[in-house]
Amino acid sequence: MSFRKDFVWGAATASYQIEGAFDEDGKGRSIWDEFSHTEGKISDNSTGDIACDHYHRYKEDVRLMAELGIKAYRFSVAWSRILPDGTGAVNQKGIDFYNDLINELMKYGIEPYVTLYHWDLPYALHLKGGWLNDDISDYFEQYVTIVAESFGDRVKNFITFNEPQVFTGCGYFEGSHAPGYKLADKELLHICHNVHKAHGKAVRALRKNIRDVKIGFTMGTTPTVPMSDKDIDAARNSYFSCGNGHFLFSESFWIDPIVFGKYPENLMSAYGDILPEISAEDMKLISAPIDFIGLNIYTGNIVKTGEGGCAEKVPCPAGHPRTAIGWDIIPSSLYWGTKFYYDRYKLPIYITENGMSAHDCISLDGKVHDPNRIDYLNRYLLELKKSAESGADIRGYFQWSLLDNFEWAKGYSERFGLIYTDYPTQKRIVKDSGYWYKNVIENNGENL
Ligand code: PNW
Repeated sequence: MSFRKDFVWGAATASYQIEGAFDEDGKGRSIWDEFSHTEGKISDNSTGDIACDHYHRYKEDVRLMAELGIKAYRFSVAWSRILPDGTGAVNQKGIDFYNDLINELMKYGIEPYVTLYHWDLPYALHLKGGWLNDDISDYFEQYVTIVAESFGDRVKNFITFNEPQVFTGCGYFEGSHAPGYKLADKELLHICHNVHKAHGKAVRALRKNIRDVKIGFTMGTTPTVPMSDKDIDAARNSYFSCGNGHFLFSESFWIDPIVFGKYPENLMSAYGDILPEISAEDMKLISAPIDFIGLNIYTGNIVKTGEGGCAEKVPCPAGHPRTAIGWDIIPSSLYWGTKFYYDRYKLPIYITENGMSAHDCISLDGKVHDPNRIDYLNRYLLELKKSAESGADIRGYFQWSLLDNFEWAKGYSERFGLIYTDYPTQKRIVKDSGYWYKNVIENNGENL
């Protein structure tokens, strides 16, 4: 047995990265609208005002998905399209847009997977303190309730948060993402606890409103990859130890509370004096059962056993292959990441993102040839297959991304798509990798 018969072959996007129509039909601003409009924040001085104009072109994009045989589509809902002020009045036109998109997907039998928060916090809520405001988890629950009531008859799969460590880490600690803050640990711990509570309340709202709902939480993760079999324990331990680097970027800091109902011990002792109030009731809310863990994996860290049994990073040799964005190509990160996660948390896993940024361009023949991406995907998928074969419960794989899009602080300079976006004309061109992926889907990965 390799990939399950019902393996979910998908592609993923996120609202701010593709939709455009940033101020149309009553949408409120998000922190990303404000951030991208601030001089110097985006490396190519671009914004997501138009992006892939998916808001107007979703029918074409869904048709292309259908042509590629894509079975599931992971997209995110823009909170400020549904609730322009983040709370209070509902914008019916925002609901209409997602209804139309979902209906279009249904027409082709494509299963929607909805991410509830992929970083575009309503700016109005930011002005009220954003993730530092203790009412934020209630606002999130209101928003999720509206999403569940509006789309829950057709959408059965939800991801509450995408990569909490990236939006808190880059947005509130390093300052490279919206809202561009560099806060102290005390505030960061407060923010993270509010995110955890918002997750718990979202789970409550989804279960209440949708009978057969499946709920996940997506981590962006750079797995440790043991250099040899002797290094497996060190790799595993350091992967989940909440003390390597900043706690924000730790796996166990985010997932242990959700699955085990408690924050890692060493975090509690190290930060005891600056922790926010954490009640037993909070932990009960946060640890309400979920159905799967989503993992976004692009690269890994090769490690060997160092002093005292701790893992030590082994730098890649000179000239090691990298993607255009500069990330090391480490296919076995998909094997070890899924294995370590499954061994520890025993929950079904979806790869909610994996893919490659490459220097794609339109060739003289009018096509987009991307052999490097095909090779990357082939290698990574072989490792995923190996993990599934050795017992990890892997349910699906979403390619990042369906189409080239706004890559956050890098603007349009990175291309991750299976489909090329020619931004000046908004023409879409399926890349060679798109056709290659179609073939993989048709064969359920048996041809890899
Ligand atoms: C993810 N890393 O972010 C996001 O979910 C997507 O929105 C984004 O477009 C995509 O990956 C590509 O960047 C990541 O440093 C940010 O390993 C950083 C890392 C990985 C993923």
